[in-house]
Amino acid sequence: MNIFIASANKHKIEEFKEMLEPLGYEISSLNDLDEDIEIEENGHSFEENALIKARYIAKKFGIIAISDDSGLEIDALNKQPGIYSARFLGHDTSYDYKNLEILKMMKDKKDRTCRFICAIALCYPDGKEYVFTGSIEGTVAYAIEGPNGFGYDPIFYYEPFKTTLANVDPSKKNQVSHRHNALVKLLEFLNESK
Ligand code: ITT
Repeated sequence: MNIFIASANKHKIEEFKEMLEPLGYEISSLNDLDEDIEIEENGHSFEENALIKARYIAKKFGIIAISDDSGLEIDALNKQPGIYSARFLGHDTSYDYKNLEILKMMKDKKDRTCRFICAIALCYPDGKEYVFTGSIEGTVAYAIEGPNGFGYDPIFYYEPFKTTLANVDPSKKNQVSHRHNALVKLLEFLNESK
């Protein structure tokens, strides 16, 4: 079965491929299209933004589409950057800079709890739509650590690994991540509706 992901984020797509290709799914995404598609994410939650992206593609091309809206919630920063994770401090700002700024903002904070959230929407061309969510709990690290992953992974300390998500093999992250947890629910749903 081919799954179209309404995403242009190559890191997310890579993670979806790693998790879904061994199960026999073929993955394509916005990056495989000849045209540039910009979808305005003007929802107020991860779920709403995920639906906006998958719905747009399902309608435009008459295909089944999934999407991923995700981000980092930091409790001591009123759950920022949250749904603005990609746009936080500017869409094109490097994550080295964004992560350093977050460490500065967290300098005197005792509560360092945070979580990654992922909402995956599944939309059908006939208008049926579903959302599956997943999360992973961690703490904001005290320093940037690790070469793997993307985005905020180098500052996301995950206690069971005793290090950041960027400091483990991607396959390890993909067994516990917010994206993995949401994807498991999507796959259960697809299996049940076969
Ligand atoms: P698409 O909308 O095209 O899928 P995007 O990057 O704009 O790509 P989002 O609006 O969902 O996607 O923003 C997600 C941001 O949250 C992402 O750019 C990272 O900054 C952060 N993020 C999400 N999942 C992450 C993960 O597994 N590890 C680290 N950071 C993550």
